[in-house]
Order: sequence, then C-alpha cells, then structure tokens
Amino acid sequence: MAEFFTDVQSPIKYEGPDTTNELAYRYYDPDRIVLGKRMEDQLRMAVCYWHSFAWPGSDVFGSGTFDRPWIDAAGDPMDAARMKMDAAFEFFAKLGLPFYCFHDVDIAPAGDTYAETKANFEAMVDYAEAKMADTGVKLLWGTANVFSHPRFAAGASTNPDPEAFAYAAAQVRNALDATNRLGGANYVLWGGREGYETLLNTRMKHESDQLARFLHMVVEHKRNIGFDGMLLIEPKPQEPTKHQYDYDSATVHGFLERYDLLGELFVNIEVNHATLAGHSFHHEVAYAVDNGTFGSIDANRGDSQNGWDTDQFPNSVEEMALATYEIMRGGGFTSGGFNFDTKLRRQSMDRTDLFYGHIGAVDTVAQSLLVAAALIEDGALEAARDARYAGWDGALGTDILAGNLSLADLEVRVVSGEIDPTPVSGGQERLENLINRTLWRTV
Ligand code: XUL
Ligand code: CO
Repeated sequence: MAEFFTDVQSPIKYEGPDTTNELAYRYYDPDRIVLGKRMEDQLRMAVCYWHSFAWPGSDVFGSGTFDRPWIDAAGDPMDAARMKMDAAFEFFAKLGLPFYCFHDVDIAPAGDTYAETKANFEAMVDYAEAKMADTGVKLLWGTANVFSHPRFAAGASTNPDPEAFAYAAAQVRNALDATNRLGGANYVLWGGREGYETLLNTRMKHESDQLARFLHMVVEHKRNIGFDGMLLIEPKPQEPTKHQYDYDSATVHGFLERYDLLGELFVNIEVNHATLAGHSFHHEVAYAVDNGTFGSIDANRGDSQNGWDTDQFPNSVEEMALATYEIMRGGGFTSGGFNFDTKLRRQSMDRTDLFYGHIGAVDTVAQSLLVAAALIEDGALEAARDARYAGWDGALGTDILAGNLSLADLEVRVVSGEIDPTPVSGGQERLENLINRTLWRTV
C-alpha cells in the first residue's frame, strides 16, 4: 500500500518538554496518570476526517492548495475514497490518538441515486471497520452531512418541504446505524442549515416543532438499534445560516426542556462556535456542566479580529485550561472527548503540516489538563467561589432558597435595619494571578 506521510516514519512519541524534535509530544504522555486516569483516557482525543482529509484547502476566493493526492485522484471515485481512507488511517496511526470522527459524505462518494450512495457508504463502512481493527483507532462519533447538498439549502429537518426532512432522516438513520456498527462512542447532530435567512418567508415555531420531531425520531431509532452512546447537538449561532436554532448551550438547553428531550441529547461544544455566539468557550462549557447537558468538545480556536469560523488549531493553554477545569470539576468526560475540528491555513499545503497542526493542538490540550488538575488539587479557586457564596449557607440564604420568605418578609427586615448588605471585593485580579501562577508553574 502507498505511504502518504513519508516525513513521519514511526508514531509520534512523548519526548518531554526539552526535546528539540518538532515531530514529538512535549506534554501529551498517554500513560501519565492525571486526576486518577491515564491522560489518554482522560482526554479521549480525536482527529476529524472532513477538514484533514476531505477538504482541499479551498476558500470562497480560491481553489484547493493542499498536496492531497487522494482528493485529486482521477478514475473510480470508490478507489479515490479507499485511497483517502488509507491516508487517513496512516495518519491516525502515526499521530497516535485513540479516536477519529467522520460525516457520511467524508468517507464515500455520492452515487446517481440514494440507493447507490447508500451502497457506496456501506462499502466504505466495511473498509473502515477493517482499518479500525488493524490500527486499533476507535470512533469518537459519526454524523451525517445534511447541510452541503442543495436539497438542504432551506434546512434539513427544518426545511419547509417535508421531502427534505425525509431525505435527512434517511441519511441520519444510515449514519447512526454505521456509527453503531463501528462501535462509535457518540453520534453528533450539527444543524448547519437548521435556521433561517429571513423571517419574511419563515415560520419559526413550525420549524422548531419539525426539529423537535426529528430529534425524537433519532432518540427512538437509537433505542431501536441499541446504540448506547450519547446523542450530541453541536450549538452554533450562525454560519452558514443567518440565524441558527441551536444558538448556544443555553438555547439548546431551553429547546430540550421545551420539547421533552432533556436527558436524551447533550451538547458537543465547539470553541469557535462559542466565540461566534459572543461567549467564551469557558462560559459554554461551564453552562453545560452545571445544567447536566455536557457531552463532548470540538477543540479549535477562532480569530479575535474577525467574525467567522476560522477553525484554527488550538494554541492557547489558558483558554483550554479554564474550560478543561470546568469539565474536570464536573467529573470529566463520560463517552465524549476532544475532537480536533480544525483546519490548516490555506498556505500550509504540505502533508506534514497536518502533523505540526495536530501535535501543537494535542500538547495544548494536554497542558490544559495539567493546569486544570493543578487548580483542582490546589483547591484555591473553588475555595474562593465557596467563600463568595458562603452567605447562602446561613439562615437568610437557606430560608430564601427554600421559599420560606416573601418579598414582603424581606422588606420588613430591610426596613428594620436588620439587613444592610456590605459590598465585598470580587477579587478578580487575585484569581487571575492564581490562574497565571498555575499556568507558569505547570507549563
Ligand atoms: C461546522 C462544524 C461541523 C460539525 C460536524 O462549523 O463544526 O464540522 O462539527 O458537522
Ligand atoms: Co464542529
């Protein structure tokens, strides 16, 4: 079989922070025990198929720039799909992460009819099954692309045309079955076109009801086939659609509650989607952890100077560490993990750039875990939060929360002068210093 990544002859290894080898891990040490688990099991990192193997490096102004013979391959599209998968699994095995993720359309070409597309997909799922057995690489999640084809221009489940809904249902059924067959740990639903461009032609409530019906059908199918992974919604506020219904963690939480889906679906939080929603990644993760909807992460980063989804490889330990702290504070991942939903820059055209991008990202996530562990073991951050809310453990706080006091009761006590709050410092700078000291000490 052809070898595609000839600059890397053996799997990337942990060599420690002082190594001069650019193709080595400095912090990701899979067997190191952190917070009671092997680092590999704590982080559950994955490579995504779409940006790394199916995307040629094109943008809206220009065509692909990347050196990817499996994308440019002439001839039988199934031969090209197998070549792409050979390259992908060679990369996965050499990078040494335990997981990967894919969309149906990433791995198999479309046929002239749906039946042909399905047959192509099934043949490629067989091929993937054999590759997974050979390499030991596992599937963190599968998903269906129900946003790229023109039939989904007005949405998948939220399309005004029920035939588009039905077509999306067919694709999701197949992708969920394939994920189950491949032992996938989760299944993701990103609603790229589940939103609207203009209210002039849109019935928002009708579209929300359609989306909820779709999700109930997915839950029912999951039960029927005995899939025991999590179903994950991936919030994003906009892009490609002007306004998406799964705007952020809180919006998804409200939606799940409204349509009786809480406990059935969880969130896959992407860093750059959080920032597009006007939140920090830290906020999105903390919201989901606190409300029992946390599932998994798409790790990447945006660019603070522009407003679109740049999907860059993460390189800020601070940004990752704050979110990782909240994940670990909540007990860590169950079936989720860190998937690198990341794109190389268009000028990073060499195949080896895929290694550099991932190695830096993996080390960033590994460092973030070390910082999170140090913060948890030190306890000062949580102690500061506890101290700030200590009043709520006293008689007044407990009585308020227990519903024993009315507005009128409280007013009586304020009028009598018994209650007269004294402002106290929030200590933000002191806590920022604590974070920085922990970063400097750990990294
Ligand atoms: C798009 C995005 C998707 C999902 C999977 O912004 O993040 O790649 O992760 O469909
Ligand atoms: Co994503």
